[in-house]
Formats: sequence, structure tokens, C-alpha cells
Amino acid sequence: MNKIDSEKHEPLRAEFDSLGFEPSIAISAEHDRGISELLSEIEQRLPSPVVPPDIKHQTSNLKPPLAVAIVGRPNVGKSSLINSIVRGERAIVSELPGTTRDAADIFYESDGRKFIFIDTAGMRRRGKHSSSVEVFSVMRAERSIRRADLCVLTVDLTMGVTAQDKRIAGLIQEARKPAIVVLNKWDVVRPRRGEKQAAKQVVEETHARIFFLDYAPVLITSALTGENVEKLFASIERVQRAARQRIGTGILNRLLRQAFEANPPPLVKGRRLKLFYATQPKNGGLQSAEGSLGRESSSNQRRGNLAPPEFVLFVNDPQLMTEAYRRYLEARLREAEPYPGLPIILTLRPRAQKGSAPSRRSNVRQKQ
Ligand SMILES: Nc1nc2c(ncn2[C@@H]2O[C@H](COP(=O)(O)OP(=O)(O)O)[C@@H](O)[C@H]2O)c(=O)[nH]1
Ligand SMILES: [Mg+2]
Repeated sequence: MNKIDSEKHEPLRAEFDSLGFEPSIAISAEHDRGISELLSEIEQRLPSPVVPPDIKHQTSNLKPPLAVAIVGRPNVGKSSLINSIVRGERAIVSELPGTTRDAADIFYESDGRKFIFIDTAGMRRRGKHSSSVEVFSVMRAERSIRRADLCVLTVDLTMGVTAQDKRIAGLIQEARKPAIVVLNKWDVVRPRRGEKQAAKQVVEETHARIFFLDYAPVLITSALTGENVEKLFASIERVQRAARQRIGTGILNRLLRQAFEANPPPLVKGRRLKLFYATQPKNGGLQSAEGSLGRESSSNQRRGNLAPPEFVLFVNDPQLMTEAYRRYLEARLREAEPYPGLPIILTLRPRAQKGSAPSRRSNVRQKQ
């Protein structure tokens, strides 16, 4: 419904709502009201982009390509990075921030390993005065992250880690995606002397600034000169290898029991979290996540690709878990198995009731 120019006009919606269209959105094209709501409704309804048939054919009997989203602020060098990798001019590179308007999927094969690089339009803050293009580009970035098996957060070293970089890192963490951080434009900031020391310092600073993504390996590159760019593949492989690591049930339970003893969970409304048993399911977690280009491939294939480690904890009451304690347990698990680049998924289940198998897919909130 257009021309709903102000609050005052909102009641006019009611007339149209009675027509029964669901959902209906009130906008003002002239005054830029409701546009982002409209765009996100449209975005939600669009299908995932289709992988070209030749790629599908090539990979139908083999492993699907790994979907790698290159995300970051405008102008950090995302398109340059992809160009440097594929050594072509596939992605548009420009000095104007926000040139890459559309996320472009670029297929790439190296040593028999297949990748799809998702070049993402720059992300801007979604503010009151942002234009539709900017709103759209934030959504695209969020969507690229959702579709990816692994995200490469690209940061411009000449700017350092900015608040906006942190925000994007937050999106990756919320989506619980495997991640690598690339610090780009090293050619500009590298010192004449003490290069190693400077590099080490930059990595430490990055980890300190985006501590919640501290599981991500950090790579220092120059997309312009190509320096270190091919190391991205080694980093990706390292993450893939890590995804295959498992902690045996015996070790896992001993480790967690010790962690609970050394630092008991806090009281929540007078009650304390109690752990009965923990296990690491075979195929990793995140059944609901998309990845591998969303609906294009089955979740089984996806899990084979790059599944973050999941641990299922049977406890007295999942609600008694706090964020701080979750982080503590994750840190203890990483001492046993560092899982570079991978988020650790802790799934809490109430202890199964008498007579029902513990493997039953019970809802976390089932038992209050
Ligand atoms: N000096 C230097 N410039 C770079 C590097 N990577 C990208 N650039 C430049 O930064 C600008 C933005 O690059 P672009 O790839 O379009 O960034 P995007 O918006 O993140 O895709 C261009 O002028 C690039 O040439 C780098 O490693 N070193
Ligand atoms: Mg670009």
C-alpha cells in the first residue's frame, strides 16, 4: 500500500487488510517509509540462486563445492581477493565503496577441490537514512553468510578493525559459521623492519578486538600483489581437517566432569545446572543451517562438507545454562581439541524421562 506517508495515514491500512492479502506492507515510496520492510519480505521469498547446470553435473556424484562467502565492509578488497585467487577479472573491482552491488557466485577448482566464492556487496549500517541500495546490501551480506559453508571476514589493515568489522563478525558468529579472518592491504602497512613482529602484533590485536570470533585463523594478505593469497586454501583445509576431529565419549565426559568440578555453574534462581552425560553426534550439528548454497544440496552433503562440531549435553534443565558458562565450557573443549575456524555447538537436552531413549529428539524446552 503506497502513499502511507506518515503515522497519520497508518489507520488507512485497515481498509486494505480486510481484503485478506497476507502480508500487506504499508510504504511511502516518496518518503522512504517501510522500504526496508518491503525488501526483506521480498528477499525472504526469493529462491536461492541456482547453481549453473554444468557445475551441478560435474559435482553430482562427487563432493559438492565448498561455498566460501567473502564478507566485509565496502572497499576492503573482497573482489580483489577473489580476482587474485582466480587470476581473472571476474569480480568488479573499484575504488568506489559499494561497487559490487550483487553477490556473484564464482566457481573455482584447484587441485580437484571445488569452491564457490560468494562475492558480497559491501555492508553498511542499516540506519534511518540509508538508501534502499544500502539496506539491500546488508541483507545480501547476511544472506551470503547464511548460504556459506565458510565465511572469510576481510578487514582493511589501513583502517584496522572497525566497529563495522566487529558487527559483521557478530553476524558470522550468530550464524555459527566456520570462519577465517583475512587482514588485507598488508603491502600498505608493512613496516620496513620488524615485519614478523608487526604481523604478530596485528594478529593479536585482531583477536583482541573480535574476541568472540577468536576461533578463526587469521591470515595477512595483499590482494593487490597476491602475497599470501594462496595460503587461504591451506587455511580452509586446516578448518576442514579440524571438522573431522572428534572427542571420544569417554574423554569428553571426563573432561566436562572436571570442568564442572573445577568451576561449578552459577546458581540460576536457586538452582544449578547438572550434567548427566555428554556425547558428540556423528555428523555434527546445525541441522537447520543452510550452507552449500542453501537448498541446492541436501544437508547430508553439507555436513560432509564442513560441519561445526556439536556436543549434546544431557542436563537437569537446559534453562540453567548461562552465556558465560557456555563460553567457559567451549574454552575447555578447545583445550582438548582446538577446532580452528569452527564454532562449537553445545546443544542442551533435558535428561530423558524413564522409559524413553536418550537419543529421542526432545525439545530443549520440553521439560520446564
Ligand atoms: N594497496 C592495496 N590495495 C588494495 C588491496 N586490495 C584491494 N585494494 C584496493 O582497494 C580498492 C577496493 O577494492 P575492492 O576489491 O573493490 O573492494 P571490495 O569493495 O571489498 O570488493 C581497490 O582500489 C583495490 O585496488 C591490497 O591488498 N593492497
Ligand atoms: Mg567488491
